Order: sequence, then structure tokens, then C-alpha cells
Amino acid sequence: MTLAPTRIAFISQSASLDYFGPLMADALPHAEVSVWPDPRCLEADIAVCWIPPPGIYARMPRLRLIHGIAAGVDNILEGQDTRGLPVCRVVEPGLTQGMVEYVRWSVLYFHRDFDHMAMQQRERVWKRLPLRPAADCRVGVMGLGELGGVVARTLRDDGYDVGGWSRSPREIDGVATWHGDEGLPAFLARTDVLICLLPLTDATRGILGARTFAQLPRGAAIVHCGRGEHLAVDALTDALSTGHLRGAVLDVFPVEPLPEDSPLWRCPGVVVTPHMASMASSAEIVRQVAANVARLGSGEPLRNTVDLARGY
Ligand code: NDP
Ligand code: OXD
Repeated sequence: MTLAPTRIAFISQSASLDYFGPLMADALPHAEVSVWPDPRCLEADIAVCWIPPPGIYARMPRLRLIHGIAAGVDNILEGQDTRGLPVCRVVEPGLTQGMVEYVRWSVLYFHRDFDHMAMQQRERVWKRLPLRPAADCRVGVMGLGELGGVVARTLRDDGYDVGGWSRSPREIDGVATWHGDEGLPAFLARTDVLICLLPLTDATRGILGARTFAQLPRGAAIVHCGRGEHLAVDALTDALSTGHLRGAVLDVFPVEPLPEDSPLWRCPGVVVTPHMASMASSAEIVRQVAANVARLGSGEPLRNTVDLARGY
């Protein structure tokens, strides 16, 4: 008896995932690979997704595994019935390193006053500011998972005064940590540069809003690399306009690409980057999908599974 080949579908309604086709075919030569909107996707056993069409899994009778191409899984779960199937995401040292680089730059930008220097240059002002040691800059990392945990340790090793906040208790040497709703006010009150590396869930949607900003010390800055829906844009522009917040480096937005008429493009104090803080390489994504396909076939536990009850 010949076994039917594994059918793998790359599915996105917002991005072209064509480039994964040949890479996957090289990694698993016996698999049949299709890319949305090819109707053969609906016959697949494995769906590899980034913002798939709503309700797509319910239309895939043979589906056995849902795999993301990213660390965040919100957009492969929202509006979907996962039918109890396993969902996996990407966890990768290269992705983590990219995030560390992005956040380090952003923290230095505020710590070493590059934002003020850019303003001074526009006004042709030559004015030196006192050198503030890293230990006097209190950085706070929201989310101490695969990315936030490494970011917190790296900034600690750079000499910053680092705090962290998570859902459950986390201990990191040399990092003061808080958790849960009850821990949030104390964490925010000691944070000069707030870094968001949370997943998007019902509990975290809108967390970067007026209430959170009001609990930060006057002059605090935001570095946002989580998901756009964490951020209340009006609350941010209000807090910037009153001077309560000093600035924000934003990589993710409620609508992406950021619409041309968004006030954020020209908001003083805001740095906009196009959701580029980090990403896994295509080769690594394919390697992880292929490894999980093999594990599914042999009955071994899958890697990087998502806890659907928690939503991340
Ligand atoms: P993880 O799942 O490994 O870590 C998530 C962390 O957030 C955990 O520490 C978790 O707490 C904490 N958390 C979750 N819910 C809450 C809550 N309600 N209150 C407090 N803390 C909470 O995720 P990663 O580190 O891999 O990725 C984080 C996010 O970064 C992704 O979901 C994605 O949105 C974003 N991202 C953005 C990229 C970009 O280019 N801008 C690139 C990659 C990722 P606990 O430890 O208790 O579980
Ligand atoms: C991710 C992303 O979640 O790129 O990996 O946003």
C-alpha cells in the first residue's frame, strides 16, 4: 500500500507566501506543496499561515496541524475554529537576536538622548547634555517569554536597571520582576523606558493605553514591538502632546501598513518602523515546519506548541 503524500499549504490573505513553495519542496521532496489561493490548499494536512482568510481551517477536512510562520500567533487564531488541532509557532535564536538588536537601539536612543539631539540638529542647536549612566535608566520589559526574557537579560548585562512583568511569576537574576494585574502598577511606576513584548490576547489588547501611560513617570518613553492592537493611538498622541511621555519607537500598528493619513507619521517624538523589528529566516521557518511534520508523522511531541487556553 502506498501512503498518500503529506500535503502542505502556505496560506495568507495579506502576504504572498510563494517563496516558501520551492524551499518546502526541497526540505520535504515527497510532500505536495500548495500556496493560497490555490484551491488545493483546502485538501492539505498541514496549514502554514500568516493572516489566513477567516474560517479557513473549518474548510480543510484533512487538516492535522496549524503552523505559524512567526512568533506571534494572534493572527492565525483570530476568527478561526482550530477544531482542537495542534498549533505551533516559530521560536528561533536568529529571531530573538534581531529583536535584541532592535530593542537595544531603541533603549540607547532614549538613554543617550539621540531623540533630543535630532531635535537640536533641526534647530541648529549645539548643546551637550550630561552623560547619564545606564544604571540610572530604568527599563521595563512587558512580557518575559522567549523574546522578552533574552531582551531583559541583555539590557541587564548592558548595565541598565531592568524590571520585567509577566502573567505568571518569573525569576531572572539581576532583574526585578512583577506579575499579574496586581504587579503592574509597581512595575510601571519604576519604568523610564517601557518595552512591549507581549503577545496579543484578550487580556493584553489595548494595554498600551491612557491608564498604563498615566502610571509611568513623567518623561517615560515607549518601545513597542508586540502587536498593533496593544496600542491606543489617541492615548499615545495625547500623552506625547502633554509631555507626559517623551517619545515612542513603534514597530507595530493597529492597521498595517500604517495608513498614509495616520497622525503617527508626523507626530513629534515618534519613530515609525514597518514591522521589521525581527523575523525568522524563510529557511529556518521551513526547517521548523518540516521537523514538526516529521514529528507529527512519527507521533513524537511537537515543538513550540501554543497553549490555546492562554492564547499564546
Ligand atoms: P512568549 O509566548 O514566549 O512570551 C510571552 C510573554 O508575555 C510571557 O512572559 C507571558 O507571561 C507574557 N504575558 C502574556 N500574557 C500576559 C498578560 N496578560 N499579562 C502579563 N504578561 C503576559 O512570546 P515571545 O516572547 O516569543 O513573543 C512575544 C510577542 O512579540 C509575539 O507574540 C509577537 O506579538 C511579538 N513579536 C513581534 C515581532 C516584531 O517584529 N515586531 C517579531 C516577533 C514577535 P508568562 O511568562 O507568565 O507566560
Ligand atoms: C512575529 C512577527 O510574531 O514577525 O514573529 O511579528
